[in-house]
Amino acid sequence: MDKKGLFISFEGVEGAGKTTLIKKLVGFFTDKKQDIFLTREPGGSELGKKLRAIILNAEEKIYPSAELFLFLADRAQHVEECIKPALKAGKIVLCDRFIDSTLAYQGYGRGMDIEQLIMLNTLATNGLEPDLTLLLDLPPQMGLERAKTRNIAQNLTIDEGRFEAEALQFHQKIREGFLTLAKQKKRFFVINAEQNAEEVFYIVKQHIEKSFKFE
Ligand code: T5A
Repeated sequence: MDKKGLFISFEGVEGAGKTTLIKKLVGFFTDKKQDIFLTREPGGSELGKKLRAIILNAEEKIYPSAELFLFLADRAQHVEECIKPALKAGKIVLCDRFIDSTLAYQGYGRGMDIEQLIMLNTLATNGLEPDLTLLLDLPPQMGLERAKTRNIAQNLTIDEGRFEAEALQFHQKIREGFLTLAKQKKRFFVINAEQNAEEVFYIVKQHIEKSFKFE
C-alpha cells in the first residue's frame, strides 16, 4: 500500500485519558486544516462494533485464547476496511488502542507468549504499524478511579467492564508491559498522564509539531 497519511495510536491503562486527549487533538489538527479519521479498537469497523459488544460484555464467559482472536478479528477488519483507506486518502488516523494493547493486555496481562502475539498482530495488520504511539502513563489505580468517576457522572449503569473488573495487579502488569514496549520501539512517546488534561495536551502538541511538518 502506498501510505500517504499519518497514523497515530493512543495507548495506556484504563481511564488514562486517551479519549480526552484525542478530542483535544481533533481541534488541533482541524486548526491545521488536516483531514482526520477518528477510530478505536475494538469497534472501529461495522463488524468490529458487533465484536466490541461481545468482547467487552463482562457477563460473557470468554477464554483468553478466544478473547485474543476476537481482538485480532476486529483488528484485521479494521485495518482493511478503515485504516488503510484513510491513510491512502492522506488522512491523519487517530486510533484509540491498536497492536500494543494486545501485547500489553493479552501478553503482559494474561501471560500469553509475546513473540507469538507479535506474529499474530503482523498477520492481522499485514505489518502496518503506527508512525507515532502516544503512551499515557499513570498508576492504574488512578486511571481506574477516573474511569469510575466518569461512569458515575455519565450515569452509566455498568461501571465495571470485562477489564476494569480485573484485580489491580493485572493492571499493574499492563502498565509495566506498556513501558517495556515503549523502550523497544522508537515510535513511542511516553507522557506522564498524572498531570492535568491541559498539560498532557500541551506536551503532546509540542511533540507532534516538532516531529511532523504540516503544510
Ligand atoms: N483491549 C483492547 C485488549 O485487551 N486487547 C486489545 O487488543 C485491545 C485493542 C477496551 C478494552 O479492551 C482492552 C483494553 C480495554 O480494557 P474501552 O472501553 O475502549 O475498552 O476502554 P479504554 O480504552 O480503557 O478507555 P477508557 O474510556 O476507560 O479510558 P480513556 O479513554 O483512556 O480515558 P478518558 O479520556 O475517558 O478519561 C477517563 C476520565 O478521566 C478524566 C476524563 O474527563 C474522564 O472522566 N481525565 C482526566 N482527569 C484528570 N486528569 C487528566 N489528565 C485526565 N484525562 C482524562
